Amino acid sequence: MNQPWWKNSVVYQIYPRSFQDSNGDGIGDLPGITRRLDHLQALGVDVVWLSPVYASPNDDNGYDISDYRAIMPEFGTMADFDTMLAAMHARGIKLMMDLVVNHTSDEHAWFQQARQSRDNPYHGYYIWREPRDGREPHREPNNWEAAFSGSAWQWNEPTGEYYLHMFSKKQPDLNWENPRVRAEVFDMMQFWFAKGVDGFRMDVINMISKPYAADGSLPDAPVVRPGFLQPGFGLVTNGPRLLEFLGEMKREVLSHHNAITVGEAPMATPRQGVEITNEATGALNMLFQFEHMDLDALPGHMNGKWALKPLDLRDLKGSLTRWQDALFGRGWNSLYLSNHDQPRPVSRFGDDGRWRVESAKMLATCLHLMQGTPYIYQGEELGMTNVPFAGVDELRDIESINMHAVAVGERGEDPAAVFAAILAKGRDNARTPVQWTDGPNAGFTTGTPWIRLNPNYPQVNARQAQADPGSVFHHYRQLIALRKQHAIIVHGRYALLLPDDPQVFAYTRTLGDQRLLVVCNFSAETPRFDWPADLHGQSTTLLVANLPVDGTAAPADFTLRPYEARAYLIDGVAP
Ligand code: TEU
Ligand code: CA
Repeated sequence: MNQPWWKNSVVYQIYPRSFQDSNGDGIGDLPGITRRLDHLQALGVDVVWLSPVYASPNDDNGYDISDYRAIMPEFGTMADFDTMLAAMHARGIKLMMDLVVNHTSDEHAWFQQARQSRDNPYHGYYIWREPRDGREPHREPNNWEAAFSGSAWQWNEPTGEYYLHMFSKKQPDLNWENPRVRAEVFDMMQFWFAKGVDGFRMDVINMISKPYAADGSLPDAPVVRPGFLQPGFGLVTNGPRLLEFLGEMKREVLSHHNAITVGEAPMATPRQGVEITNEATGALNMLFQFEHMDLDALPGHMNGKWALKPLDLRDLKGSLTRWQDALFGRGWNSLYLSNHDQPRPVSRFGDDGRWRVESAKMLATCLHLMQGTPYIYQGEELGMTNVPFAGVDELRDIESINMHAVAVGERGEDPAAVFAAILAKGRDNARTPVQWTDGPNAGFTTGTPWIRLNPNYPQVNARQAQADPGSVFHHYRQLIALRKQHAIIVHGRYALLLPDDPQVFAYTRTLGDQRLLVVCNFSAETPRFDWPADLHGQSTTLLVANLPVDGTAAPADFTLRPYEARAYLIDGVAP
């Protein structure tokens, strides 16, 4: 059943709230997506990963689900969903839904029941604990901090106990130790498969097995910052029964469908990547690992991702290489630099000013020619950039809003420094409306958008990009097409060149006597690239470049222009 069609696929992520509004309420919706499928077909993507569209109070913009089998009214109806899915399938585009089952919304019927009494049949769907030492409330059961600030425990008066929420207090964690919870999740997955969806992206799926001690308690996290709550992610990710639960999901559901699956796995290591994505012994096709997303933050700093540190290209090369090497022939990588939780890559890893187009195309080239399934986040194909938010009132993301309130409001940190960190790393950077045209509201809505637009939409938009053969859009289109034409891009073994070079990311792919040589300049300088002595073959062809290159014959050494990327195909290389 499991033909790995997803190994030569390219996935496009849609964050529905910001993709296309169709009814003028300023909020993206399902009919809006259906209207924009021409764009995806022109790009050539094979799969859409659709961020959650289920009923939700939107405390975390849909990642807090109150009914897994209903569509959020702001996004439309189930009929709109069926129309959208049929339109995607008619174009040969598959649909991957977002499976958010580490937690539900506190407005889900299960939690509304569970919180009423300790003997309610749904009480065991969630994770409850007495106040520490049995004392009055405000003695949380352990020292874990939630991802969106504050304690990971919320007091529930009716039952006189706390419930666990690793994210917002409106996102209570489900108790996966309970076989009824697992059965509910598997049944819901079958519901969506029966509707014709083609797979799932699984939200923080490596957090579903909690690290219970022998006595059932959930131990304190190590103290890395005295006097504060401690990050619990390190304890909660990759828990003791994770592989067992994923194996059960594979047995009960996934093995009956030729599905695409990707598990979001914060803190995952390459070894865990192999355990989970090995085709024979694993359960999922691939993971979203976070190693390369943490390289521009001070390691171990109490403020996590907000403690800014300039990226050292050698760290990025080392991290991506570790994953390429570890999973080759043993598992499968996702390839991503962008999603709804991360700042825009051209601002973060490239240059969103003078060299925006060149560096966006360079980043795409570097990523798409590695081994794995590439993911394009909406607007990345346009070279959309971070957003110059004017102040906290323009933010919409609970993570940034809560962090600002705690850092400035409670810890008295410098507001300017805190806001600078939000401008650099805040998730709202990726959540402003997709810029379709240079017309009103960039063609996203005829109403007032739920979040401000990026002011550069008159210059950065899909209409301009499609008309400009040298645009970022057409470069992505070319990379996607190449993946279909050259087996070496899908199957070739990766090897890093120049590991210590701080400006140039160069690597090869090898398949038989064919080589793919990829050379990317991550700087505005002009470093030399010396053609590797062992890379001379019977023929050398320039496969793709982000700048005009005279002639396609095998060059000798050459000087890279600012943010230049080139890929050469070399045949008949001596073993
Ligand atoms: O993200 C999980 C996660 O680890 C992120 O919270 C990430 O650490 C953080 O955003 C970095 O800034 C998933 C979803 O992608 C995210 O949108 C949700 O907020 C979260 O889970 C809870 O469902
Ligand atoms: Ca709408």
